[in-house]
Order: sequence, then structure tokens, then C-alpha cells
Amino acid sequence: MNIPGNIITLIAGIALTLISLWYGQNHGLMPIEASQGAQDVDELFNLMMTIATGLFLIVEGVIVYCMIRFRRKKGDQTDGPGIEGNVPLEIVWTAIPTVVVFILALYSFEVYNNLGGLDPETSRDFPQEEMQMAEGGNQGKMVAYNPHQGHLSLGIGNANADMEVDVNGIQYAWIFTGQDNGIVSGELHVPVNKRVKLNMKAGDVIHAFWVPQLRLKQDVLPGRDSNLTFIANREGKYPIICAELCGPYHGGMKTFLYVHSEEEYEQWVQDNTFANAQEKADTMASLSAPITDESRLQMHSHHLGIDEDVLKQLTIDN
Ligand SMILES: [Cu+2]
Repeated sequence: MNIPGNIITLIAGIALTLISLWYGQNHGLMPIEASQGAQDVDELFNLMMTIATGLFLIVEGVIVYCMIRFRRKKGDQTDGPGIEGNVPLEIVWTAIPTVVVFILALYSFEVYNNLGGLDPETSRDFPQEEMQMAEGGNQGKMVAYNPHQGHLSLGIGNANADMEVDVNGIQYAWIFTGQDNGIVSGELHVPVNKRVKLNMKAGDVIHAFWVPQLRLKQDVLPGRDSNLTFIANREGKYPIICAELCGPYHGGMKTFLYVHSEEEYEQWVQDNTFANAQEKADTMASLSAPITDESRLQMHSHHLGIDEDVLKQLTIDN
């Protein structure tokens, strides 16, 4: 039976589409989603995987087919036919990638926008404020641009948040300071389903704050504040990784994000507020107590083997 070429091409096309669609949804490459917005990112990634799978199968399929179909016959030393130029084919393989790139560009723009990446204050890299100075009547105007207005920011989401945490990235740790509770910690603790805004800065070199489960990554640059706003919607413990080679111990620069239930978070705040306050009180007490000659002597007398009576005599004689 001789099946027409068109039918074979059609069947191969359908099979290719089905395989690509299935693998695009079932690649299992992503960790669990722990934030609102993670799903948008994954849908974009799945679309890219679907297209990439299709392209891979076409390219590899053609190679394998040609290897078998056009294999050199034994004893055949002749050259193949010289084929050159095929305008329709060139139009097709230029047009298809162009369309694919356009779709991905628009779609990724949309996802970035939905995540809050196109917040006017966040997205505009150099806010330019015109400063116009009239020079003597209408002789002319001098226009000055001030590229750094102080509110220059990088990152995703600048909207009002339920809580804000200051993040300092230094070689080789992340330091988190809660803005409303003042708790300083080497780990990030947040309540579930609350909008959290991270105000991030780098203390020395460039770092990158990355939590794969939130599908968020942001460079942290010295001298330029950046921020990340997210809503973690799944309780758990997720790795925070520095994704910028920042020095010899870069690999050790990791910690964890803890997403707590409301009550658990309150408990954590209480526990740490108490610990912090106690520490502060102790420090304050030892700093505020005046050190007199007597108390200093008393401190050292212990080591010198002088007892209380001798000490009293010494200080009174003095
Ligand atoms: Cu780092």
C-alpha cells in the first residue's frame, strides 16, 4: 500500500503537536509554586517548553530521517545534486521564528506587568524631571535633567504592602530587618497570604535575591535600592539563594524563607521581640551604669587576690 506523502506529513504534524502540548504541561522541571504570580510565570514557561519541544522534534526528526533516507549506497562515490536557493522555504523559516518571538515578547511583557513589574516608579529607570530656568525674559530656557531623584528603584511591585522588610545583602549573608517589629534575623519569616515588600540593598558587591518557589529573582546592587513584592500563598520553608557570583564563598550565601500561618507568625514575632528586647536591656544596663574607681577596683580585685577589707582600706585611704 502506498500512502500519499501529504497524509504522512499531516499525521506527523498532528503527532508532533500532541507530543509538544503534552510535554509542555508535563515536563516536571519546576519546583512547587508558593506565590501568587508563580502560576503566571509557569504558564509562560510551559508555552516556551511546548514551542521548544516542537522545534526539537522537527529538527531532530529531519536529521534522523535524512540519515536513513539519504544514506550513501555502497560503492557510490559521486557527489549529491547541487541544490541552491528556495525562496518560499526561506520565507517560511524566517516568518515562523519572527511570529514566535513576537508572541513570547508580548506574553512575557504581560506576565511581568501582572507581577507588578511595570509600576511607573519601579519601571522607569531614569525619571527625568525638567527643571526649567527662564533666563531674562524670553531669551531662552535652560533645561536640566536630574537622573537620580532619590526614589529610583528596581524590581517588582512598588504598591502598598501589608508588611515591609529591609534586606541587606552582604558577603556572605542576607540580613532581614522587619520594619514594623524591628526584628533582625538571618532568615526571612513572613505570614502566608500577606503582601510582603522587600526593600533590598547590597552592602558590598552585587548579589541576587532568588527564591525559586516564588519564581522571583532580583539583582541587589550597591548604591541602588531595589524591591520585590510578593504574596506567599503556601506555608513552608523555601531556600533563598544568592544567584550572583559574589565572591569565593558565594556558594555558602544561602538561607531560608519561612512562610508561616498567621498564628505561627505572631508566635515567632513574640518570641523574637522578647529576645531582642532582653538583649537590648542588658546592653543598655551595662552601658548606662557609670564605672567608678571603686567598681573598677572591685572588678579587678578578684584576680589580684585582694579581699573586701583590704579593698575598703585602699579606697578610703585614697
Ligand atoms: Cu552573594
